[in-house]
Amino acid sequence: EVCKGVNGLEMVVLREARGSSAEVYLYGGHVTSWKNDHGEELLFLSSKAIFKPPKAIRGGIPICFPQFSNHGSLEQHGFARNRIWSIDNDPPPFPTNSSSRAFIDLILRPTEDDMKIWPHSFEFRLRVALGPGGDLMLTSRIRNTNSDGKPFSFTFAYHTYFSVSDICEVRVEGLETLDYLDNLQNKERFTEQGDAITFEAEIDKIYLSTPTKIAILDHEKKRTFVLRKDGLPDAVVWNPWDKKAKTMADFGDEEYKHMLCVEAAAIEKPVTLKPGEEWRGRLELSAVPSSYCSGQ
Ligand code: TA6
Repeated sequence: EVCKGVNGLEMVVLREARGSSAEVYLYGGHVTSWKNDHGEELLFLSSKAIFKPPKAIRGGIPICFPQFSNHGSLEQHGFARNRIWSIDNDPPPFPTNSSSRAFIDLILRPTEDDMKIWPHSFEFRLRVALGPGGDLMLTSRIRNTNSDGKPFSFTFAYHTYFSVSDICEVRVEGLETLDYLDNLQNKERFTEQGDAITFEAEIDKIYLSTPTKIAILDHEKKRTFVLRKDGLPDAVVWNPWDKKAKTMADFGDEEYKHMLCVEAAAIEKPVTLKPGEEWRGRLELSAVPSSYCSGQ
């Protein structure tokens, strides 16, 4: 249902029959909560998050569009996460196999001002859905609606903040041996070593041509997050660690210990759409007992 969230910002609460739930703010089309059927919060949301435009909410799943990072002329991670989205009551049929009934459709179109900084017209439709097992599914459909015949290119990320018990007890599987661009070393290209990624310092890497499935194992909780993605070849792994955490006003000094960003993205090769063309980027998150996942 639609209700008022922090600072009176409008949000939608999704509830699934078996008890899982999610919250999406119209501000930014921003998922800020995803709970399993035991009511456990699975996403990280900073205790110092600022729910006030134009600052993006720190945590949950910020939508980075039309630009990831500050590669181009736009503000960091583009403007979609800093805009008020609308509820789309009559979306074109969603070609998805999900039988979910707990979902909301949001839409973002550029304002006159947006067209001044990014001179393209688009329709960005976002469906947030809870699956029968409590999975969280995000589907983005971005269509070029330019009437001047011009194509446009963009980069994109679901900037997902996962809640973890202790970053020092977390492993990521699925990115072994892949190439990555290291944002901490002038975006130079390196190759990842052969076993699961563990964390003992700041990390900010864009892994390239990654597999559909990536697993984040939380040792203490005996829980594994599984990301399944489509249309999103890259994956960003980010933890600010202690020094950078202290420079972020909307992030607690110790909070780096309890979060990890693994972001399904399209960055290395920007997506180009001709007028009328539509791009789809799908992300499915599940949280399963680790024993189940270790053998997979
Ligand atoms: O996802 C990694 C990253 O690009 C980092 O470089 C860091 O800047 C992070 O995003 C957070 O960016 P934000 O603009 O949300 O503070």
